[in-house]
Amino acid sequence: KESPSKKFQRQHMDPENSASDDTKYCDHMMKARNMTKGRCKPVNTFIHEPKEIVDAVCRETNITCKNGQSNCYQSSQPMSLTHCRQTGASKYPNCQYRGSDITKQIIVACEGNPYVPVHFDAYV
Ligand code: UMF
Repeated sequence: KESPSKKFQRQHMDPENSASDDTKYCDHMMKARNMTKGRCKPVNTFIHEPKEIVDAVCRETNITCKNGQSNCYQSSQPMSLTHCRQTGASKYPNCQYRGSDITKQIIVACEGNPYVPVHFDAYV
């Protein structure tokens, strides 16, 4: 079974590409990363920074997650992101997305040993 940290990497990590507003980026990546199976995942953020930089957010400022858990962390540094949001016209299995290229601080939840990101909570 896929571990929570591998799932985070599959859904949210894309260090190889730089941020892209290209609509095709989200349509392609949401499918390539298996987020359009069974349903179209409505919202998903990709992070264009090295893994070490993102893993290190688990050692930054501890904050409360949206769900009330206490294991969220906010990056001090803004990061290069592509935020993908399903369009109104999108109909499964033809999932369609709009992408926004943004540079914001991220909030992730961390778990395990090693203590690494397992959930993307928000950007601020
Ligand atoms: N999510 C994002 O990717 N970016 C946001 O800014 C807000 C939400 O919270 C439910 C899911 O929405 C999260 O799933 C996250 F992928 C997405 O698998 P996750 O990361 O817990």
